Parts: sequence; C-alpha cells; structure tokens
Amino acid sequence: GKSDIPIKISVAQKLDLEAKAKPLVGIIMGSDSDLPVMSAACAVLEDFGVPFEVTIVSAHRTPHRMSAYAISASKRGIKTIIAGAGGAAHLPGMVAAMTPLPVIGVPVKGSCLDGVDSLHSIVQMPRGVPVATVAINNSTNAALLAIRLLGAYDSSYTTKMEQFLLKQEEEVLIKAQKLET
Ligand code: RP5
Repeated sequence: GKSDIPIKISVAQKLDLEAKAKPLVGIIMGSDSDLPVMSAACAVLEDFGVPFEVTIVSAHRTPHRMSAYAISASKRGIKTIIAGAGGAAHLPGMVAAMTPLPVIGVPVKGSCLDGVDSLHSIVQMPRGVPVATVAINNSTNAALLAIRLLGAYDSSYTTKMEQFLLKQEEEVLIKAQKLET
C-alpha cells in the first residue's frame, strides 16, 4: 500500500520545514510606524533562533482583528505575545484581557509626551489582567523577557540565556579593562 513507500525528505525540504517552524512568540504592533522600535525585538528573537511571527494589529483601527488574534493565539501554539503601541496604547492590555498567555507591553514613544502617555497606558492595568511592561522603546528587553519565559517550556532557551548573560558580562569587562589601561 501507499504507506510502504519510504518517505525521503531532501535537505532543501528540511530547511524549508525549519524555516516554517510554528511561531512561539507573536509580535504585534498598533501601526507600521512602530516598526523601527519593534524591529529590535525581531532581531533578538532571530539571534536566539526563536520562531516568531510579526504583524500589525490595532486596538482602535482593527478591533475585530485584535480580538481574533488574541483569542486564537494560544490555540495556534503561541506561548508569549509582545505588543507594542504608542499614545493611547490599549493594545497590550486589551489583548491580555482576551488570552491566558503572558503579554509583554512595549510603550512606543510618539511625537508628543515622550512616550510617558504610552507607558502609563500600558503599565496601569487593573488587578486581574497583568501586562509585563518594559521601558519606553525597549523592545530588546521585551524579546529577552519572552525568551526567559520560553525557558519554562524548553530549557534550551534557558541555556542560551545563560550564554547571552556571560557574553554580555565579558563585553563590559573588556571595556572596563581597556579604560583602566
Ligand atoms: C498607535 O498610535 C500606534 O501604536 C502608534 O504608535 C501610534 C501612531 O500610529 P500612526 O498614526 O503612526 O499609524 O496606535
């Protein structure tokens, strides 16, 4: 029967499968104008080899898309959501209200109010619906936090984080040494 046919997967096909690995982290942002800030999170996840997806979801301009995204994320295998937004930054909080997954909020600095408006919108969540909020524009830390959370699901990410911390420390020590000599 058909099941007797040996399945051979070529190297190219294998690479293709790896490239399409199911995303574990979902990065969303309110507008494409947030991309210059949020792209740092993408770069970190790429460096750590974390499969992720990235798209635009706006709490105000695409409310139905936002609820569909939040409701489906866990079922689709996403483990953590990183949500960036500026101004009246309701996206991270509203998504957190509709998913059991951990949500990390990135306050994006707009042209007015220096991003403090966004920081306050994201961090001041009511009891019962937490959003882990990072510093203004610091999507790097959002990605690093997401990887730490993934460590609870796959310990290889914890190992990678340990290596990252050692490398980071070493880099500072080298700079200190240079300064002292
Ligand atoms: C927010 O409003 C977005 O997250 C963005 O930071 C800000 C401005 O959006 P645009 O007017 O640039 O699209 O929803």
